Amino acid sequence: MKKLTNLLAATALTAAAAAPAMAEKWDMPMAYSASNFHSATGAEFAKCVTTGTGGEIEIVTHPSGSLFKGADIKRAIQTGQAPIGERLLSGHQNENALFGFDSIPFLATSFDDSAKLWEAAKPSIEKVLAEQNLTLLYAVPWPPQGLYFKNEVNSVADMKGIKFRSYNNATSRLAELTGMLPVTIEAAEISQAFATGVADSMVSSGSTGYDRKVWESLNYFYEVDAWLPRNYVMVNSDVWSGVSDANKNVIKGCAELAEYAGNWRAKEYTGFTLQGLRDGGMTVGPASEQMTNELKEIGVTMTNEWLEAAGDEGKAIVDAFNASQ
Ligand code: PCA
Repeated sequence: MKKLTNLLAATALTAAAAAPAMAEKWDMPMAYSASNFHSATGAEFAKCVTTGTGGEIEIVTHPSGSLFKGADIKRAIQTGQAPIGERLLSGHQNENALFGFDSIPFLATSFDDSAKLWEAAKPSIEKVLAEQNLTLLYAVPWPPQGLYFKNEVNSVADMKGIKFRSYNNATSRLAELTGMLPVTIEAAEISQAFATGVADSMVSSGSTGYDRKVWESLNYFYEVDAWLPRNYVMVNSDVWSGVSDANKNVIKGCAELAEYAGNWRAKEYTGFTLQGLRDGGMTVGPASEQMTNELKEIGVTMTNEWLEAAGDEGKAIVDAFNASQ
């Protein structure tokens, strides 16, 4: 009898290892194309978690806004419609100015500075997200932001009246201050917007222009290096608190790896995609001195506006970043 009980117990254990009773599937909405480096990083992260938890938590990524559009992803996770997902952090600047810390023109313009700025801002961002039932897992920057146009542009005066695709408050404000006409469009939809003339310009990375083949409609990319906005991966905090300590450790480890690999990919992708724009037929190069100086003046205005909107906590982020220089 004893033998039989042991045998049963052993069988139960084997069964548990092969098909865990608590197996969960986490759908992970992401806004950018499957070929984009953020999506590749997310897919690796999902695999890492699925393998590391022995299948107890299986993460399935849904790139290109196929499950939820970019603008809807955070709300979907807050309300538990999806347990986990990725979104552009500065996309929430209209809720709280602090989210726009990474879209201040000419504050942090290199990968190294962007990493320092993130260190300075992370505790505040984690706190704001926690108040919204969200737990931050990792964040990865986009390559430096430059300006795309259909026609040659050498000064801010040349921008007047151009229809401009924006992706957050800061980019809409940049359009206003340069006399352009902002229209907010998700990255997943920009190829069509440019092809149909809904917009003829944008500020973005070489990466997004490359992913969306914008050379089919646009001809110039000016490497302004204005800022490096971040994507971040968040999990619903109720879901997170239901995860075992062992699996939390696996997920945190996978998140750290993803952040490291994502940063590396972002750097590699910068030169590769600028060359891709050239190969597509675009003129790629630095902005004229006049345009650079005029944009820097606009940057000062936008920095002051952000500091006013983000209050003491915003100022503390900028001070901590400047002290780390
Ligand atoms: N690509 C995203 C955000 C920043 C970037 O480089 C976009 O254009 O939507």
